[in-house]
Amino acid sequence: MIPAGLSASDLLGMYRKMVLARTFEDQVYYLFLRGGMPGTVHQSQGQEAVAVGVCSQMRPGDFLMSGHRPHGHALAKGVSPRAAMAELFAKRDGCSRAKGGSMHLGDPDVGMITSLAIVGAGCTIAPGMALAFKLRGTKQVAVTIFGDGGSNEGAFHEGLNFSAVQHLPVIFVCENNLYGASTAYHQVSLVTNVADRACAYGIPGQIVDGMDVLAVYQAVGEATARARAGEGPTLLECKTYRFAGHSRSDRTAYRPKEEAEAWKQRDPILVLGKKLLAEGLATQEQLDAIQREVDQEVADAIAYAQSAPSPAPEEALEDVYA
Ligand SMILES: Cc1ncc(C[n+]2csc(CCOP(=O)(O)OP(=O)(O)O)c2C)c(N)n1
Ligand SMILES: [Mg+2]
Repeated sequence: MIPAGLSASDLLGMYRKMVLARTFEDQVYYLFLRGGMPGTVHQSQGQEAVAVGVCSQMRPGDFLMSGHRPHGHALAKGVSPRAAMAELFAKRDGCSRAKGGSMHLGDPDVGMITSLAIVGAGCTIAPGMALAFKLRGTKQVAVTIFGDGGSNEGAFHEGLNFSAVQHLPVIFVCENNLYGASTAYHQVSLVTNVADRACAYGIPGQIVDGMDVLAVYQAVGEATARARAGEGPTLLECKTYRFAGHSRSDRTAYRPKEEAEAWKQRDPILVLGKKLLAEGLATQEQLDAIQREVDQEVADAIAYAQSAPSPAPEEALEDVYA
């Protein structure tokens, strides 16, 4: 079902953002294989519907906090592909001025504070932002996206409980991709669904199809409405899957091939593309044109990042507090 109020151009915009996140990640993967990029990466192919569904409901002024797998979130929130790519190449014009790298992306100007690689940390940082919004009475909303592994950190429990009793305008979005690195979720949690934990804090919890951008959009819309009305936090569990390994060196030997194949049948880009075609809201030519435009945009970001200057050694001392 297509949520009320979304035009064909809104839907094509969502499709484009998912294609941008996917293409960016695929190109980063090739750059790594060719040895052209420093550091490591945690990629988000397969999880684009969560990033785009969440960010499409956020207004200017709302803030997002992500974790160690932030590329798709950053692009969906509006961080420029050039600035994100330059950060991955540790260049001066990167969105974190080369001090963060792949796991530390953000841009306060587009409503994303720099992501943090400490698993689950956003579950206490987003409530901090939400508390400021509440005290100022601004109707802004804070959102954090974290993984199933993050839901077993102490920060998750403290953050949800504090937000609940303070009725904070914050949304906790768990991307349950079934694994925390190589550890299956069911090996470390006897509660089948992360969303079931919401009742422990007296807040709404909902399971969402994380491969369907429109389902995510719908659920986040309801949660932001509650948050803006002063009705407090929501826990959303988006069931999703990462098509890539946990990080660069992971060959995913711990998970069955059939499992990955089954999830790939529900690729969020294919799911939305099919829906747009079936509803007569787009033609295959339009979808192909979007892919071509995005290919250009990502190629431009790579060329920009590769030719951008590296920071001078003394710049390491700028923008640091201690
Ligand atoms: C507090 C903390 N413990 C351990 C790590 C190492 N680590 C990085 S990612 C990761 C797995 C996280 O899994 P999940 O939260 O499910 O997110 P996903 O990688 O699946 O997106 C771990 C254990 C870390 N960065 N921070
Ligand atoms: Mg996970």
